[in-house]
Amino acid sequence: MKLADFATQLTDAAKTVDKVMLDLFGEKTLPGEILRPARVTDSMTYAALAGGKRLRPFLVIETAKLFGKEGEGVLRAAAAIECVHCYSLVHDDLPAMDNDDMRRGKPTTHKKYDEATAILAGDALLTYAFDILADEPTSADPLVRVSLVKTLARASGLGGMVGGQLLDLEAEGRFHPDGKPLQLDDKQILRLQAMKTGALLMAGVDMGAIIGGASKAEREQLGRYGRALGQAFQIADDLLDEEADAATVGKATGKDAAMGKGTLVRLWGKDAARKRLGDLVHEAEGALEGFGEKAATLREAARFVANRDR
Ligand code: GRG
Repeated sequence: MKLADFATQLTDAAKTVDKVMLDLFGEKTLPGEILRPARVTDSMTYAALAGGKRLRPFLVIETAKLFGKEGEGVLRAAAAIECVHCYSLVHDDLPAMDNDDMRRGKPTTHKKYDEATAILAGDALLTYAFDILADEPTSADPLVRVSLVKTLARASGLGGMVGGQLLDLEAEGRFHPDGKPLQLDDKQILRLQAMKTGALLMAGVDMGAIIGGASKAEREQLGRYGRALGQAFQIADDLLDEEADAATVGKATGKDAAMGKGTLVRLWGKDAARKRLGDLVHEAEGALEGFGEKAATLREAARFVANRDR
């Protein structure tokens, strides 16, 4: 498969997921709800729609496909994980966190609306994700629904993304009286990144496997793929940040550097990081060996993640 074909596939999946999210946000009140104030649905829609690669939903969709599963349940799970991802970006951009003005090429949600609305839009995206998973159209099998909820909750919660975000803030010196950044070693950086960004990517793969009815062994194999893909994603992201920094030498430094964030690229150097990136792609591809040709798109996804330009 050529990279261009893969890009088309990713864009097509993104359009489908966008439509599912729009429909879900546009639902009239569900049983148990009282009223959906327009400002909440508008800001959620602003935060979640238009922009974004939809990589995590794509992983759900493509992994489920390995097991011949497609359709509404898969797409709802895909929409749910994207809701969590979008919530994390909205909260990450807030003044209390990274204080960013722009995201996906447009003003961040708190800039477009206000901080309180952005916090609530994030909260609504997060809680709705679990509603979507727990509701019957996702799967007729309640055990599958519970398993999806558990997987997404663990990846995004205190021992996953939220915990990783906290470690990240700590590493940049946020909780130190002098604001002094911590010097993390590679093991600590790997763990932080596995939590902050890796966990949700891994969850995308695992959720597809759960809906597909994968065996324990298959889930483990796919877990190896997801772990390698998550690490590759982060190293590629750090390399892109380094390149952006290099392009602004003499001007402002990149945001992560300015915040004293340690990355593997900083620790190992760019060449070693690029070499590791290549190894991770091989590792990801190797983990898919048992799935044969069916896994061609997932293999391509690993290459895409490593070679993307943002
Ligand atoms: C606020 C609880 C909480 C967590 C925030 C994911 C995260 C944790 C913060 C995002 C900060 C950031 C820019 C990290 C770098 C890696 C990353 C997650 C980039 C954005 O993901 P992509 O590239 O973005 O998949 P799109 O826009 O394509 O969805």
